[in-house]
Amino acid sequence: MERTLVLLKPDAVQRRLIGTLVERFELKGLQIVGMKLVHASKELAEKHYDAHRARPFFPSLIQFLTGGPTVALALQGPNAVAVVRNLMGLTDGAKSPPGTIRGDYSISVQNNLVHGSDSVDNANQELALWFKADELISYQGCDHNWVIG
Ligand code: DAT
Ligand code: MG
Repeated sequence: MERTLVLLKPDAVQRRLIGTLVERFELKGLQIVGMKLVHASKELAEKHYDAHRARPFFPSLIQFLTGGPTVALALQGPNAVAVVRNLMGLTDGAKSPPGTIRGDYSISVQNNLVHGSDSVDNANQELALWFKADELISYQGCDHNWVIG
């Protein structure tokens, strides 16, 4: 079963959207296997967005991600990486279609509420960055056979 990293970024926490957004992932059928509130350090934020280090928006992005607490989630399910990316929608909230998280709740490129890993390899790297091994919990969901089949 695949795992992916989701962040409810500081704009989501400040806008009191934690419950609403966690509900979207839960109702889809993804299983929460890790969850915590983290005020990201500059070091953690820069490692997380290392691929964007050379982009002009990088300093602003780091200021945004370190500007308040973030909820880090480890989500598990079939094709979890792609399933989460589809639920999130496009990077730019103003262009993301209704029905997606960003399409429904964001009108900004930077302040787009959620992060989701974009590949299985990156998911594993990002999970290791945000979670210690013993913070990820394996358990059998009681509805597993009804949700997954
Ligand atoms: P995504 O979060 O959809 O995977 P990404 O990995 O390309 O998008 O970029 C990471 C974050 O950087 C994105 O969530 C918001 C910010 N960002 C991307 N492109 C930007 C731009 N042109 N201007 C400002 N911020 C940008
Ligand atoms: Mg990305």
